[in-house]
Amino acid sequence: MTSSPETPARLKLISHKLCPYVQRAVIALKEKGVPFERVDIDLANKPDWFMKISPLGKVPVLVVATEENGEVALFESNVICEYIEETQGGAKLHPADALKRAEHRAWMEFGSAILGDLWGLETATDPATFESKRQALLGKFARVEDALGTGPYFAGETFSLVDAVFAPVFRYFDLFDELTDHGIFRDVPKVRAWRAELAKRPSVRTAVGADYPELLRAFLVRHRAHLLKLAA
Ligand SMILES: N[C@@H](CCC(=O)N[C@@H](CS)C(=O)NCC(=O)O)C(=O)O
Repeated sequence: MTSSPETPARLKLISHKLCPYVQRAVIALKEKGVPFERVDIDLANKPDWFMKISPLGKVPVLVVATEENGEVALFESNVICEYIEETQGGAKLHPADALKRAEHRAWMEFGSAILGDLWGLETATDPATFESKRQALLGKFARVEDALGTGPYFAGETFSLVDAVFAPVFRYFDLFDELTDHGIFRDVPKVRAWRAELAKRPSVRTAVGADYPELLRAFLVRHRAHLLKLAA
């Protein structure tokens, strides 16, 4: 059985304080003004209850509790975002047109591919790996530049799930910019403007805690990141 849009569901988001995939779901929920409970877990020490409900052992997991279905655990952030969009009121975060919606979904996937390169960049311990990930990101952001219009958001005036996916991508660079002149946004002015706009959005600002920068820095230290060696 599936829950209908009318069914009031209690939502619990199993999260991690640094996870960019979690952030996209948090941003979607906040944009729609949907109440939810957030439970941050330690991914280095995953609780048994979490392993039981998360087939891949990854966050986010959205636990949806309804009278008809009991508790259902949804995994995969884009699936969670789509469920939120289909079942919750508030602002629409996908275009009404099927072709545009499909394009948005494709760019959401592209955002995940960028996160893969970013993981490589932040965990690189040697200059060669770091440079290859930097090049990969330069190439991908050049494609994003070509896809952007006049802004302020991905699709113009209306904030969408593509914005929710890219805001956590850009957040990494708030710290990376402090560490080194990586040059990743040098030739992409539309991407730079988009990044600046997303950073102002309340849903984006509040999707992480005040301890985010210090936790990200500690992550880099733990991974002996090459990025830290570039810091002046
Ligand atoms: N494709 C997944 C990726 C989620 C993901 O990679 N989550 C990371 C944290 S940001 C995780 O839980 N990693 C734990 C692990 O792999 O053990 C999604 O979109 O939800």
